[in-house]
Amino acid sequence: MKADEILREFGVETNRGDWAVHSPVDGAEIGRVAFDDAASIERKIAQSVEAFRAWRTVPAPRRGELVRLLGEELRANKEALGRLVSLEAGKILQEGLGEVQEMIDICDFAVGLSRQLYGLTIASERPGHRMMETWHPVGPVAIISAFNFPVAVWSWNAALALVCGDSVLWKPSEKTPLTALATQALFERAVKKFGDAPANLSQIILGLREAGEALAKDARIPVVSATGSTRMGKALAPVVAERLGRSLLELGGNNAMIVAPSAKLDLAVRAILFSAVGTCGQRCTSLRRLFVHESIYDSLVAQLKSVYATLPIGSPLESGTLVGPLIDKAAFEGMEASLAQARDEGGKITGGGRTLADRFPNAYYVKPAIAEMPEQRAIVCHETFAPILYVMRYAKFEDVLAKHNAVPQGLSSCIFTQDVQEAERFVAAAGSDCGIANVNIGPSGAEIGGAFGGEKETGGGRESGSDSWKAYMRRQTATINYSDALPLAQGIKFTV
Ligand code: UN1
Repeated sequence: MKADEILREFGVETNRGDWAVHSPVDGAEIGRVAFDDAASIERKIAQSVEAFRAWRTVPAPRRGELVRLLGEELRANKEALGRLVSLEAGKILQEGLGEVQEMIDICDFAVGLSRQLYGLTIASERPGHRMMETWHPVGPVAIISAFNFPVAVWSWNAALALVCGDSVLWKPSEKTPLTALATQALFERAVKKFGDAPANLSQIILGLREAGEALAKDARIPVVSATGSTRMGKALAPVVAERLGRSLLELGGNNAMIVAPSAKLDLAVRAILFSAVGTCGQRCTSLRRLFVHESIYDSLVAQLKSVYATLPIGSPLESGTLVGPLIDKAAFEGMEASLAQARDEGGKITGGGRTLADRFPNAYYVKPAIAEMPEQRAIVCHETFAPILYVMRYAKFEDVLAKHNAVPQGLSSCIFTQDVQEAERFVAAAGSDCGIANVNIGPSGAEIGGAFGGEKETGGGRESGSDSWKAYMRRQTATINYSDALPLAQGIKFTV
């Protein structure tokens, strides 16, 4: 099915407005949308506040029911939405479907959570007093998402925010507005089945940087959750901080794998491939740095090169393809520039460069590159959103751990080893400094059950599982005096 047919099925009109959306698959225009202007953004924020005021008083388990219905819509439309993700973001169909599955999973998680927004009961030091902690809805939540996970990232935030009693305002990437509109259509179907949800509980704001800035600036939006580049996060965070708002940032990663002498190499190779060339290297969890022990370096790198030489690169819609296109020309130029810099810094490059230009003159397919680096030079410390794998050799575990942590980003990490001591040290306090640390698993493809996010320039935010929901609520400590006296805390005497 073509994009316009799928969108019609969702009831989304694609010929409105003058922003043209191009498919990275072949560069063809697949729809037009209209951007919001300052007035419509203002109106939507005001409507979101109103929706929040009503939604916060709906019991949380009932709010969960809406998210359950959304999950059902997603299940019923997984195929169509997954295909649309492939068409608009260029990831292979398997990954497009995987992304929708991630949405379904977080909906299930959030439904269970809607009965578990637990607070504490705290022992009071005063007689006849009870102290408790309650989690209350916080307000409209802005969700700014990137092109590479055009729908899943919204769902990690929205499913939680909705059961937490918040309304949501979604600004998707201008590169992927169509999947956002299709998702919104599914949400509206769920609302209809739900019956009495307030209007405008979830809204979409389309636009460029200024639209995101308008959300970041607005004090009526207590939480701004943003996924994207570190550069974007560094521009946005001060704007939210200026009004002392809460930002939840999921920014760049520069994820590494250490392959130790005892590693099961067949597993390591498969993990390297999925995480380094999957999604054409455009996940924030993509594998970018590979540290291989000197005793196995030559054989592992030779194996990798031979697999890289026969990678099925092509249309993400065709079965058998493992590597689809880059999102656009700018991404291709970024890859070229990084490879040139790697070469200048002493790297030996295998692969790289454009391919399939005859078949797809308006799209950007590339050969994934392996860059063997003499050291962890400047380019290796920089995140390039493309399939470049920097490979380096190591001798001592202590040294490689230090190098592993010596980059500005701190999202995901992993080690392949059968040595229990190395594995434990990697996940211990002085081990990997990342938000995600895996043993015998690649750095990408995290499950929704854990908290997702990372440290340092990755921004510190946590989304998805565990207790990430707390970021979408306000915590209230309430103390109740059921005695006839008024004892003061800390035993202070203050009587007239
Ligand atoms: C992202 O690239 O923005 O762990 C998120 C993973 C996915 C999410 C990636 N579950 O690779």
